[in-house]
Amino acid sequence: MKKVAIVMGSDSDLPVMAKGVKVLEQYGIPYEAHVYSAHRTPAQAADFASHAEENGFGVIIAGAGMAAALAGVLAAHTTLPVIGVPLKSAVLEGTDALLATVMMPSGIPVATVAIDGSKNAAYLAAEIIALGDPELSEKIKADRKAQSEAVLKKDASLAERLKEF
Ligand code: RP5
Repeated sequence: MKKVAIVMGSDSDLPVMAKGVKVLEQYGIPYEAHVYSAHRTPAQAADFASHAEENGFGVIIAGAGMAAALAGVLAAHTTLPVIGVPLKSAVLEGTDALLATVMMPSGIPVATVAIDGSKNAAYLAAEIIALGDPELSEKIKADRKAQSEAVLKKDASLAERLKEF
């Protein structure tokens, strides 16, 4: 199975990005996590992305906050799918990172998830890896079914619960 890379711009991003890592672990998807910054370690970020495909990666998840260039810089150096996670920061609440991550020029895409959406980044990465892995695909389908069943269970008990209000 191809590996997923989780790259973050700072170790201060770890609490949010770790939630995505847990999703990959639940699915048994091999991964590597790194801290590389588009601004503080631009050479290392470029080098990692440039060699990611030959190093066995199938998808790169990149999380960064503020002037979040990381996902775009990684995407500039690889044709692997790059999923960007804009991270919330104090001043602009993540809208800065959202725009910096999503507004890529044509030809260099970054599939951008919600602010702090590291879990969905990992689910999306799993779906991409599952294109070549029927067993993983079945696990994802089973999870979706479980989600549906949980909602339907809530629906069935709604009339009873409304009496509490
Ligand atoms: C971004 O700047 C990082 O991804 C992080 O979200 C933010 C702040 O980084 P630190 O100053 O906490 O290292 O590049």
